[in-house]
Amino acid sequence: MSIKTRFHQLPSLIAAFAIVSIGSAHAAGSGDHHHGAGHGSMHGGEAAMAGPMSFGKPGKLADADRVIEIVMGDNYFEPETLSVSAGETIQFKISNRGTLVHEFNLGTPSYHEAHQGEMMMMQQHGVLMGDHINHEMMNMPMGDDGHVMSHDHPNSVLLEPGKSGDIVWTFTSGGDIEFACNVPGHYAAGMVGTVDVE
Ligand SMILES: [Cu+2]
Repeated sequence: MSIKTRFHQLPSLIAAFAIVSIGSAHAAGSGDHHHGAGHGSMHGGEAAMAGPMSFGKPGKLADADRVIEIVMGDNYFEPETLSVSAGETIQFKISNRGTLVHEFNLGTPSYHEAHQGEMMMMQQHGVLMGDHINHEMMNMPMGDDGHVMSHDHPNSVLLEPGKSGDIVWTFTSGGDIEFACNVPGHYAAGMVGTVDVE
């Protein structure tokens, strides 16, 4: 791919991020805190999904019933299966102990599939590297309102090696719920787990 071609693709990339920023601003209004550093938004298109989903919604730390710790390695989650109760609010504490960038993302299988394509685009544009995130590019202002690519998503956290983060989620009902890493190749390599709601 020539440099010229890549520049021609930038407007669509920026447009995708603008959509994400709008979704983020909306989602931020429903939460009262942000969780740690290292969150990155790679997710456009289904930005509305950053809010409620079919199986639950962003929770508040003050309402957390339980803490579940998740370790991410190259390329796996430990543990790989979780059980929660309907109505339970979980604080997930996620640590990346691998040597690559990994993501913990709660969603349905089709949600993850959609985001894998977006993560691929981020990788192709040099925002997402194997072992780090291009923060400069992630924080590039997107227009006059000061929106940036980097923001918190209530259902996901993207972490560089050695970093930790957390999300709080309230599970309201069961369904096909997976926690997955949508960094290109990782889901296919088995970096996916399931949540059973009882
Ligand atoms: Cu991964």
